[in-house]
Amino acid sequence: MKEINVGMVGYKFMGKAHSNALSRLGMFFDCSAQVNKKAICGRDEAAVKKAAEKFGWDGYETSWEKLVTRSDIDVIDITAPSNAHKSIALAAAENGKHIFCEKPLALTLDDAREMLESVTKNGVRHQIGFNYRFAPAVRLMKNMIDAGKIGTIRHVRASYLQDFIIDPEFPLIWRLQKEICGSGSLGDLGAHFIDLARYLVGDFKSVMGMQKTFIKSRPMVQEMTGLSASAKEDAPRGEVDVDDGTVFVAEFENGALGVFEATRFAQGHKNDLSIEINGDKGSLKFVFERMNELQYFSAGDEAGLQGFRLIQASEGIHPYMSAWWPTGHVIGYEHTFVHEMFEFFECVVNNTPASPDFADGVKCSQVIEAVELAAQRRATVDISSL
Ligand code: SOE
Repeated sequence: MKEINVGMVGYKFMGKAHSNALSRLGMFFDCSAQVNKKAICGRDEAAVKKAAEKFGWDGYETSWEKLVTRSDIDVIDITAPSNAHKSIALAAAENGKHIFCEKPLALTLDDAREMLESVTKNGVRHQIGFNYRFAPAVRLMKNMIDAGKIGTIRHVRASYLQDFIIDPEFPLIWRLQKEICGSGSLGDLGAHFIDLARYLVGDFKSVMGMQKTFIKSRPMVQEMTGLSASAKEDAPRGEVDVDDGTVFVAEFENGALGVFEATRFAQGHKNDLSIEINGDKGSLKFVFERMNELQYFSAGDEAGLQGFRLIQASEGIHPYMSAWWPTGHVIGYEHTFVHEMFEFFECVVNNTPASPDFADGVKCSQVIEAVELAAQRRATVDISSL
C-alpha cells in the first residue's frame, strides 16, 4: 500500500485534535494509503518531544524550516497559530509538499491570496480545516438542500457563541492579539459559520456589521493549553486589539438574507455553533452541541401535522456514520477531524482537488475583511470590492 508521511507544525489544541484524527484513519476508514505520523514540530524541544511520545509521532523537529525540506515528508499539516500559516505554507508548497492548514487561512486577505497562488503554482493539494462541514448532520443538510427539500433559500441565521474569556482577568492569549490571530471572535468563530453558509447557501454578496472589544486590557499569559490559560500574580498587562464580539447582516449572491453573531461573551454558551436555513418549502437547523441531530420542517407535511422533526443523523445511512458504530451510537467533535483528514488524504493519494481548499479560505477571508471594513465605516461593503 502507498504510504504518505506527515509533518505537523504545532502540538497544542489543534495539534492534539489532528494527531488523534491521523491515528484513527486506518482503524475506521478504508484509506487508499497508509498515513504515517512522521514528525511533529514545535519551538519548545522538551514540550514537542513529549507531544511526539504522547501523540504517537515517529520523531520531532524544532524548526519548521527544516521540516518542510525533509525528503521523507509528503504532507505538511499546519496547526500553529494563524500568524505562522503563510510562511509555513509558502515554504511547504515551494518544496512540493501537500498542505492541510487550520482556519483561518491567514492574517489578511492578501496573505490568503498569496497562499492560494503558491499552492496553485506549485501544483500541490491543499485543504483548510473547516471541520464542521464534516459533521454527518451538516452533510445531510447539504444533501437535502441540494435535493430541493427546502426549496429556494430566503433566510439564514448563524451564531457561534463561547464564554471562555468573559472573566476580565483571563490572560491575554494569542487569540486576543491581532498580530498573531488576525481577528478575534470574527476570525476564530465567525470563520466557521461563514464557511458553513458558503457551503450550504452560496457566496456572500454584501455585508454590514458592528464589532466591539469589551475588555481592552488583560494580564500577559504565562501558560496556555486549549482554551485554558494562567497568568502570574501582578503580571504586566497587554492591550486586547481584536473583537470580543461581532454581529453582521448579509445578502447572498442568490438573494437570500442572513444574520450572524460571533461572540466570546455569551455567558453559558461553551462552544455553541448553530446555523438555521429557511427556504420556501421548509427549514433546516444544525446545532453543534447536539451534533448528531438535524431539525427539519417540511411545508409538504399534511396540514395540522406540520412541525420541526428531529432527524437522528447517527443512522448508518448518513455520511461517515457507517465507519463508526451501529445505528444510534453517536459521535463527537473529534470525529469531524477524522472525516476531514480521510477526505484530504484520499485527494492526495488520488491527486484530486480537495475541499474545502485554500480558495474557500480566501473567500472566507474576503468576508471577514468586508465585515471589519463595514464595521469601521458603519456602511454596507460589497464583497466584490475586495
Ligand atoms: C477557539 O475559539 C476554538 O478552538 C476555535 O479556534 C476552533 O476553531 C473551534 O472549533 C473551537 O473553538
